[in-house]
Amino acid sequence: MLMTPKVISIVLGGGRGSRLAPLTDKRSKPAVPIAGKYRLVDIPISNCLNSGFNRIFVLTQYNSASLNTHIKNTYNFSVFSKGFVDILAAEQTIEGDKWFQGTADAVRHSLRYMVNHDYDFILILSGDQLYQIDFQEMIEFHISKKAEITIATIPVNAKDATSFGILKSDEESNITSFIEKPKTELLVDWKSEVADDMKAAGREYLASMGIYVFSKGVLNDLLTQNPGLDFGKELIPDAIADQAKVISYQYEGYWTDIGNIDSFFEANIGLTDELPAFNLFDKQTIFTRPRMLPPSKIAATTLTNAIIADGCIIAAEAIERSVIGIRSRIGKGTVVKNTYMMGIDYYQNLEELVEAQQHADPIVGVGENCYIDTAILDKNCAIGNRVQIRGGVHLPDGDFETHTIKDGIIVVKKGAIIPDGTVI
Ligand code: ADQ
Ligand code: ADP
Repeated sequence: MLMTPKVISIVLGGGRGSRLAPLTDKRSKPAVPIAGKYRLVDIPISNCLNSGFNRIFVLTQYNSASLNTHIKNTYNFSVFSKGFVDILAAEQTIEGDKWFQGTADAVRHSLRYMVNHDYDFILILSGDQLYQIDFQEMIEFHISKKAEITIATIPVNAKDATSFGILKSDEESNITSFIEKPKTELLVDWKSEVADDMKAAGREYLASMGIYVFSKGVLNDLLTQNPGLDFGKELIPDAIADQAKVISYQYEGYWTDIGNIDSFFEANIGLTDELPAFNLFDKQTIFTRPRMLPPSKIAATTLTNAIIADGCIIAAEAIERSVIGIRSRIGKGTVVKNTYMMGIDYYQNLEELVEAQQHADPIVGVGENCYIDTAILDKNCAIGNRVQIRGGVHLPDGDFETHTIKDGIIVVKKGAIIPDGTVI
């Protein structure tokens, strides 16, 4: 029997996360809630655990209470296991007070935490992607090819190609050239041979998924000899130029980068499709914090392609193509469409609800007779009665006290209070 490869995984939990603002205003990117009950970081961590790799570091630019609590309460390993999920936050060290300057710089600073661990390979993952990959297979491919570096790759179309690292490989999967985020006019030279169905879909460019396997010594040498700050901009192209054995591990399943509001929204709403591209209902568990919430209670709501998380109290008239997060409360006569409601952190008890009513304060959740379409409601919003929130591509981008508009999606900020009758 083959020995299980000794692997340490590093999840790049996020730079500033500004493209996901306002969701990242008060929390670090790995802690952003997705799919009604998970957080972004659960996806790469679950992929690692399902691949049998249970020693994981999460690198983040800044730590947040929610990330800490989530990791601490979710990823508990038995005393008989060597498993751990540790957060390494960019911190002021004696060597310097600068934050991690880029992906490679972040990993460089974390190397000193690896010295006490026994490993042969380092698996580096992005923290903001939705996909299910068996990394065991990727590592086996890396070993079989005697690679120094293996990059997971996926065919993309010309429009998407400009946002990724694009590469070319020979018939042995050796990567021969790499360009980070090429401008459209440069793309002509970068088409690859791809499977017929990919070609038919116009996906003729091979993109880096930002998922790398490094053999131990190779990563150490690269990071000490090359002062580059970024894998995509410097270390990977330099390694290829220096004739390192860099291999492409081609993947053709579902994979999406959820770095901005639009892709984050689509990734969540896409879960409500009849046959979603990303399958939550899989043999492979996606791990998250167990919360012991009661089952959701629904009065007389018409539900169409809806995902309703645990602990909700719903009296709405209709919920369509929406993901409703934990503990959400939605009042009578309300219609929610094309919306991701992240959920609520706590229940208000009866006295609190009566008191809110007496003061005409909105209760936490969505009130009665509201109409909400094309929106993301961050956690703990208190949306009054008869509120209308109607997103759409006709709306210009903008940032307001209670909400932000990006790509036609209205993002109501965490804990925002929207009074009765408001129209957005
Ligand atoms: P990008 O995703 O644009 O391209 P980058 O912004 O460097 O690259 O982010 C990669 C991942 O690292 C993200 O999850 C990000 O949040 C995280 N990250 C960034 N800076 C960080 C820091 N200082 N500390 C911790 N985490 C940090 C990369 C590659 C491309 C490839 C795409 C695929 O450079 O070649 O095509 O990923 O998505
Ligand atoms: P986020 O998920 O938005 O990143 P946190 O995880 O930091 O936020 O906050 C969630 C935690 O805060 C939960 O554990 C919840 O119990 C607590 N919490 C937040 N607001 C309240 C409140 N008003 N009453 C009680 N608990 C609250």
